[in-house]
Amino acid sequence: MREYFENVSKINYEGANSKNPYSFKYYNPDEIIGDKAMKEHLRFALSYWHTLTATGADPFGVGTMIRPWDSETNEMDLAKARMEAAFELMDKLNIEYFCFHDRDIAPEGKTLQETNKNLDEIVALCKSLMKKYNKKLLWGTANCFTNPRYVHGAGTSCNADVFAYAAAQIKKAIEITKELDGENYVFWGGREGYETLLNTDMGLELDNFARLLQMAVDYAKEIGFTGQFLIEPKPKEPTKHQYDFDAATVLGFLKNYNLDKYFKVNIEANHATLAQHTFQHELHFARINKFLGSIDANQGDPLLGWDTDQFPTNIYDATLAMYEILKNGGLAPGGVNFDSKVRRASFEKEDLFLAYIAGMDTFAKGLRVAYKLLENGDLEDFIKEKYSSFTEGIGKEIVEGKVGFKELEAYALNNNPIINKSGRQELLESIVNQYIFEDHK
Ligand code: XLS
Ligand code: CA
Ligand code: CA
Repeated sequence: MREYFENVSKINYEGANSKNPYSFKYYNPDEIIGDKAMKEHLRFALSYWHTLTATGADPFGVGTMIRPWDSETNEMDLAKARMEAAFELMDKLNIEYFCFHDRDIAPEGKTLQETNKNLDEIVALCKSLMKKYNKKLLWGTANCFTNPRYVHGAGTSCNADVFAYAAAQIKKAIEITKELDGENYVFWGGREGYETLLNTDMGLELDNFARLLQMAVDYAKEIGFTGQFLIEPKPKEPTKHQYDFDAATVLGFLKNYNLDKYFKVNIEANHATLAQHTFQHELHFARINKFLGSIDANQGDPLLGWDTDQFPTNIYDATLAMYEILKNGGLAPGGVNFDSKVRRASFEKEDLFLAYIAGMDTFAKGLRVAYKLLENGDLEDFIKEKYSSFTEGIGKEIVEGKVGFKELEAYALNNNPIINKSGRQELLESIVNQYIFEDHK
């Protein structure tokens, strides 16, 4: 097989003092942290779309990426070259998992039949490469947003023919995910949203979206696909208002349509911030509601209002994300998918390695810091003490449902003055900093 990245060899862990840009400083896959190896905590995945198919095009200019498969003129040869290159990348970067959309891996044909045939051919190649390199599929998904047929959405389209086409496409995507032993299947609501209510029947669109998800659940059962279904929230882009706005909105939707036992969420950092939440907020909300399934690791730019999908390098955010993930007992069968793309000006093929190393090291360091923080219990102890009034006396009676308004009024009438304690935010922030700077062992 051809070598696509001949200038880069296998990336190894060299420790924090290494000056070699092509080495891990913090990610040591087999090192045990707590009860498992770093690679099991992190379950890193490569995103096929940003890594193999992104061109660097933006609304003001064409693609800039220079890729070793650029010379392929036949669409299927191009798809095969990309597939081979993907496995070389995963192998050299020591990434165990990958994620794809159906349309990332194989080109659309003139008919659905031809498209599915293309997919089958590439899936067979993918399967043999997975075996050869010992790599796994974290999740598959269907791209129901690029083709112009999805102009009004897919499951929420006003056109029943489009709904039917989307169902057929998702059926096939679930089948190939099963064929490749995918551990999860993601629904990101591409164009499932609206631009204006002047032309939108929101009630029907939401009902139809739930119908589509129920069909997926039924079909998975029928064919024996046991992977976890995930919904990926996003508040806007491409539509002005996406229905899966954030984790809380998704939970309400799932409960409303009795779908909550079948779905968890795939939380993306940049989508959280677009919804005006921190990444930690979304992870925390999903965790306490027992539906945190997987994450898309990336970051936005606080000065830009759109989905920049940058590789995550912010150690503070990564630490707090890993803190939530540890408290969740891990992510499996989910993982940490780098839904991240190199900047348009980082167009050389080596940038792909440097970008993944940056992201993987940031999350690896985040894991190390979060583990210590959780093990020592500084934040846990503080929070426990902060809410201790609910573990005794009147607080305990409130929690146990033993008192109502009348009893509480009687208590309040005789409880004067009320004394509050400081929330100590600045102290806690400086403690987190101490852990990050490693002064706190
Ligand atoms: C787009 C989404 C998308 C999903 C998978 O903003 O992040 O890439 O992760 O369809
Ligand atoms: Ca994503
Ligand atoms: Ca994104």
